Amino acid sequence: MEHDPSCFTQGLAFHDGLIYESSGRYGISYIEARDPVTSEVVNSVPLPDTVFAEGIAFIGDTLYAITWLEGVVLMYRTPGLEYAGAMEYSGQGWGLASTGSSLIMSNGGDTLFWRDPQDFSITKRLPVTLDCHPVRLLNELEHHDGLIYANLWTTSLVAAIDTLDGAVRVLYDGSGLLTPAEAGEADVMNGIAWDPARGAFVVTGKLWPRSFVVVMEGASLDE
Ligand SMILES: [Ca+2]
Repeated sequence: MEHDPSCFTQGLAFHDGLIYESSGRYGISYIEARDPVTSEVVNSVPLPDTVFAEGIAFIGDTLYAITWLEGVVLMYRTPGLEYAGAMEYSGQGWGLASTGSSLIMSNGGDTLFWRDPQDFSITKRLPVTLDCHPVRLLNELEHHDGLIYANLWTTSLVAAIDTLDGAVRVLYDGSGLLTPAEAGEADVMNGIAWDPARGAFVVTGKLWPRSFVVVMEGASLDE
């Protein structure tokens, strides 16, 4: 699938038949909604110049957008993406996912934080391990069917994490998705979204020219 090669992908999530994506960096951060089949932009909203957009996730019709170093989560109402307020938190913001009732956040460390969508307070902490060793640099997230899928920053790996004990059940390798020429122009893999219409995941990366519909079962990513 087509992907805007200028999009510095920090968050990716489906909502009501559209695919939403956040793009980072100071002064040019934005969130946009696209038709997942035609890639046509349906809606787009710039973020304040002072924030670096990171992960996005939905609770009901509210889109939550965390920021990298600013300690603020911005809220927007769908489908119009009208600004709906902000809440504060401590520390860095990297990835965000939704269980439907709770938000799950990463901050670049080895722990996932469940947060209350009403006040963004932490309700649960889950250290992530692979063979009993901490897994750091957890980045973009997606929650599906009892697992949290996490991009591991600087790699093309996606960890499927058990929400009960934090153990990585499977590591998927997306390094073969882009051609070598495409990969040379692109930044790291980042962005995972469960598409209920396709019954599959859509994955992409920062400045990637394409996104991919993938099935993450077994030990590899299949385009
Ligand atoms: Ca996601």
